[in-house]
Formats: sequence, structure tokens, C-alpha cells
Amino acid sequence: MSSSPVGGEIDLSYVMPCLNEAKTLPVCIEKAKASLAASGLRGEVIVADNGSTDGSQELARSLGARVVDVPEKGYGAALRGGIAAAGGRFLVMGDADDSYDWSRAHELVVPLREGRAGLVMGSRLRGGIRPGAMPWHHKWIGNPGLTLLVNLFCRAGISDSQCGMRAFTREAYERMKLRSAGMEFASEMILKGARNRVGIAEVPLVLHKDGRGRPPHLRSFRDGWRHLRYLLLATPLWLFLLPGITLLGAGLALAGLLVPFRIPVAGHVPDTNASVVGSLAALLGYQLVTLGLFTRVQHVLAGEPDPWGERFVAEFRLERGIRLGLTVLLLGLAGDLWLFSSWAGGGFGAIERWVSNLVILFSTLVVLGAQIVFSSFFVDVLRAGRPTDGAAGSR
Ligand SMILES: Nc1nc2c(ncn2[C@@H]2O[C@H](COP(=O)(O)OP(=O)(O)O)[C@@H](O)[C@H]2O)c(=O)[nH]1
Ligand SMILES: [Mg+2]
Repeated sequence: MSSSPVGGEIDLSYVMPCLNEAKTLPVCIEKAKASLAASGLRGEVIVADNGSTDGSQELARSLGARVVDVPEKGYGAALRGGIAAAGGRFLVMGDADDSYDWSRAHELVVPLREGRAGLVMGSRLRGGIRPGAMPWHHKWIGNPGLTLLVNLFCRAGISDSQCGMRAFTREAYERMKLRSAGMEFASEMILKGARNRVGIAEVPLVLHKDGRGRPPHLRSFRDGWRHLRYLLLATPLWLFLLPGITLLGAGLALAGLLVPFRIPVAGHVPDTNASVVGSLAALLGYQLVTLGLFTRVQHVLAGEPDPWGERFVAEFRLERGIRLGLTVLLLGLAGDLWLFSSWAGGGFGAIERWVSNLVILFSTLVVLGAQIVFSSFFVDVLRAGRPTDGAAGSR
């Protein structure tokens, strides 16, 4: 890594991730220098490179940029390395392929300087996309889809989640604690920015056709999936808890309603078959709920901000979980035994449909109760990993 900025007196750092951009780096660096001059702040241009083989590094140095060689591969890793080495209180990141107009980068810093935001997203949707600058499937599928999910999952309220030019304060960046190595870094920043309430603003900007004349590093499906995977893993509420609660509730309701009611579907009464489906849905639902809870406990232990998860970890008591599980289990068992004894008492005659449905419902409760007991133990297994907890049992 190169030396730190002269005297450490830098206000504004422009960080360009770069992988073989010799063709477009010079124009990006020149525009960035013009923007620094226009900003009136003391600034620096950093090129974060992790293995260019086309001489990008020497070129960047010869144009007065500081080159940071990052050993770890990937877009996110390059940016994290570059930002860690940067000296500015304010930072702007953006592609080195001349698709974003670096000469106007200081416009993104205005909301930061005014204290209106900690993270400023460029918005190509509001600023414009020049013809040929973005493939149609990014414009109409990938970008709107990921933006919708980010807004849904963390209420970021932004219009263009994949914009590669952004500005942030050092303080906001440190609060976000970003970890991604690949392109999903872009989604992680928004999610963590929203969760940590750094304050997100948007500035319209124009996307130009990049000047390098070769395919982008971004691979649509691989990187699209990495974004989606990141977002799902980071939001157990949407991946596990909401589907789980829905299935659990709907499954129990179906199995329960079929005991007193005959519900015809297309003129036929599926009855016992539908009860089985309801029971299986409920059990799958409960399993998803527990996976969601386990994930949130793990996130809390990993230091992610999650007030609800923290309360759950602090207030969870294994004994209460066991008590709840045993209550549900015994309720189901008592019901099954009652039905069995009355069947036996009646001389093992024909079983009415509503009785079969009730057996399914009670048996579902037995399994659910047992699952509650065992999953409670597992929550405690996870909680035992808490670094500061001495009361979580022997280890
Ligand atoms: N250092 C580094 N830079 C990368 C890597 N992948 C992409 N970049 C840079 O990140 C920026 C964005 O990549 P690009 O291919 O333009 O993606 P797109 O604009 O989303 O299609 C460009 O400046 C690339 O040179 C990487 O693995 N390492
Ligand atoms: Mg690009």
C-alpha cells in the first residue's frame, strides 16, 4: 500500500475500483481532479487495484493518483481496501470505466457537507441513462428487481440500488461495517446504511456508455444472484419468518377448520387429505420460523444491529421454551389418547371423518410441541456463543 496522504490533511477522497481500465483511467482521473478543484476541499484520487495486468497502476501513479494494491480479489474487497487507505472525511466511490462523470462527483458530497445525509446514492433513474449505457435486462429486470427488494427489506427509499457512484462520510462508512468481497458490496452498503440509520439521500446523475469498448466485469446472472443471495441471507424476516408464520398460521387454520366444517373444493370434500396438507404446511412453517430465529440470534452474536433480535437473545429462557413445548405436546397427546380411548370404548368401529381430522390436528400439536422443546435447546446452544454471557450454561 502506498504512503498515507501528506500530513493526513485530506477532506475528500475519490476511490476508484479498478481492474484493467488503462483505456479509461486517464480521463476518469483528470475529471476527478477537476472535480476536486471545484469542490474547494483538499482531496485525493485513489485507485484501488487488485491485480490489473494492463499497466493501470503505473498509469494511475503517473497521473497523480494514489494506487492502493489490495491483495483480496473482487470489487467489494478493492473498495474496502481503497477506503481503508483513504484519508478523507468525505468519500466518493465510482467506476473507473468513464461511465459516471467524475467531473461532477463533488455534487454528491453536498448533502454530506450540509449534514443532511451520511450516504448519498447516485440515481441514474432520475438522472438518465444514455443510449447503450446499460443492457435492457439490467435496466428493466435486474436493477428494478433488486431496488424493489432493497426497499422492501430495509425501507431504504431509493430509486437506483445498483448505482456505482456514491458518496459517504467516514463516520457513516465505519458504522456500516461492510464485509462483502464481490459486487454485492453495492447492496450491502444500502442495507447496512438503512439499518444503521446513517441517513440516505439521492442525487440524480447520468450514466454514459463506458469508454473501454470491452465487456464489463459484472456478469449479470452470477452477480445478480450474489446480490439476491446477500439480501436474503441478511433479512431472515423475509427469507424465513414471514413465509414461516404464514405457513404455520394457514396450515393450523386449515387443519383446525376441517374438524367441524366440511369445505368443498370443486364440488368435492377433500377433508382428510386437506387436513394432512394443512398439518404438513404448519410443520414446515414452524421449521422456517425456527430457522429465522436461529439466523437472527446468529446476526446478533455477529454484532449486526437488530434491536428485536437483541431483546430475544437477552430475554429468551430455555425453561420457558421447554414449558411451552411440553404444554403443546401434552395437549396434543391428551387429545389423541382421548380419541383413542373413545374409539376403543366404542368397540373399534368405523372412524368418522371429523375424528380422523382431529387425530391429524392433535398429532400435529404433538410434533410441534416436540419441535418447540428441541429448537429451544438449540437457541441456547447458539446463545452460549455469546462472548459476554457467563450464565448461558456450561461450555
Ligand atoms: N479492483 C477491482 N476492480 C473491479 C473488480 N471488478 C470490477 N472492478 C471495477 O469496478 C468498476 C465496476 O465494474 P464494471 O465492470 O464497470 O461493472 P458495471 O458498471 O456494474 O457493469 C470498474 O471500475 C471496474 O474496473 C475487481 O474484481 N477488482
Ligand atoms: Mg461500469
